[in-house]
Amino acid sequence: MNRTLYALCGADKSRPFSPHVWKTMLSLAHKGLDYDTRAVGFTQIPTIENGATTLVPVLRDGDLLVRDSF
Ligand SMILES: N[C@@H](CCC(=O)N[C@@H](CS)C(=O)NCC(=O)O)C(=O)O
Repeated sequence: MNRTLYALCGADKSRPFSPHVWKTMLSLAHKGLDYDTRAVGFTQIPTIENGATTLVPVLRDGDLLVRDSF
């Protein structure tokens, strides 16, 4: 697996609650692309990928870092 999607979660790490992350999940499912989900809380977002973003979703796809759901 070389794709990692950072998804906003609360106490329950199995339930991402960001609609922007959902858009990315739906797009990946539509394309039939596998990925791992990495749950992050609000305060962890600035630490993702060495501070690459202040918002999620962020998708690490091999060497490529994709920000913004659109
Ligand atoms: N235009 C962005 C918006 C992303 C966005 O607003 N993400 C929110 C979660 S729904 C976020 O990361 N908020 C973090 C914060 O406000 O600290 C996209 O479509 O991906």
